[in-house]
Amino acid sequence: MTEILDRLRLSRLGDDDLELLLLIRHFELKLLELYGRGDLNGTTHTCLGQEYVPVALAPLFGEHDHVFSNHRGHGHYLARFRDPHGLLAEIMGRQGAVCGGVGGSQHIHRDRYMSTGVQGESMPVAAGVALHLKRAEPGVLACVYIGDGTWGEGAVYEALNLASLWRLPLLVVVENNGIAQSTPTTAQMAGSVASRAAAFGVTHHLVVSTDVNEIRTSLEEPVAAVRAGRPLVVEFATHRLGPHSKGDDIRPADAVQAARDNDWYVRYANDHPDQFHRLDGTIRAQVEAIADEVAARPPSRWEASSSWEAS
Ligand SMILES: Cc1ncc(C[n+]2csc(CCOP(=O)(O)OP(=O)(O)O)c2C)c(N)n1
Ligand SMILES: [Mg+2]
Repeated sequence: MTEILDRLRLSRLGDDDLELLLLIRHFELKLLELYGRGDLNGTTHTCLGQEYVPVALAPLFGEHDHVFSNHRGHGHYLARFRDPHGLLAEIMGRQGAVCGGVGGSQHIHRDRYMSTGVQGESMPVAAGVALHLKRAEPGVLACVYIGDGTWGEGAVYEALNLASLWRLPLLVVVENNGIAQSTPTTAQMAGSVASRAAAFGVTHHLVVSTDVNEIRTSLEEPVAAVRAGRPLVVEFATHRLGPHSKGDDIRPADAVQAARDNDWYVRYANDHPDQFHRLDGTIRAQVEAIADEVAARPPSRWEASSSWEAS
């Protein structure tokens, strides 16, 4: 049934949403290209195939809401700030970097947005922020993105326990792509995300669609309830199109094919070819130009570092 539903035509998006989806897609593809050429240091994890998750959620958040992201967070950041220059500069260590080039791909802090590469770390922090918000800024929420594999971390449960007990405005977005690095979820998770949320009396909402409009509409009420102190776990059944980080994809061919079959990009191109081709080339060219411009900048400097070193 789920497969039949997912095969339905994707609804037509506003240009704004499609542009954001395409920006994230071409940004991530560009990163893999840059790594392949040896132009980037460190590591990076792309959200290829999962771009629709933060795009669907973006307008449900206000500027006062906090967003906690993880190692696979470029899409989360771009959906929040639409700032490919600052993010790429951060990843490349160039001037204009969001965090002076010291955070890199995984550790970004800007306003009420923070990401960490440490699995599960953000859950108790987000719960603590949600507690503060409940007291100091009623109606504002904290959202935290985690993967399926991160449910192996005990901190997740400590945070869920308190979020439920104290009725915190905490929204947990689970991007369940069926795999954690190289371990299939079926090989490491007993029970389910739904039953684990239920164990703490936390509402669970499953999203199997990749249709941005449909997802957004279905989440309007549950997210409004979070603001009123009803914590929520939203689980997206999604697919990781690319490798875990760069060249480390050891999945069997049928798993990779399943991810490709579910790719919104191919499906949207097929369902709305005129709009898709009008915008796809434009955004691709924009990302090319951004990459060239950022790569030509001088190295970034962490201005705060001088005071930190002195202290
Ligand atoms: C505490 C901790 N343990 C291990 C790692 C190494 N690691 C990075 S990503 C990852 C897998 C995460 O899987 P999942 O939560 O499903 O997210 P996905 O990568 O699929 O988006 C692991 C084990 C880490 N970053 N932090
Ligand atoms: Mg995963």
